[in-house]
Amino acid sequence: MDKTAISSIINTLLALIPDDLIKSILDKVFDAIEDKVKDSANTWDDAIVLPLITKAREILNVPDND
Ligand SMILES: [Ca+2]
Ligand SMILES: [Ca+2]
Repeated sequence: MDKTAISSIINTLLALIPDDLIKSILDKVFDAIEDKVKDSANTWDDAIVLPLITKAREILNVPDND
């Protein structure tokens, strides 16, 4: 199987997954990272990671709605 066939299979599979599901999975991933960063004792990770996640949420259109 060549690379073109593999990438077209992947694209087909991705197209089958509803956007809502992808977004809720991404939200869970972001939530988990946010919780870890907020719970850790140091504050530099909050200052670096939290703005990056906020930006990623904007770019990917994944609001933190829970
Ligand atoms: Ca922290
Ligand atoms: Ca959330």
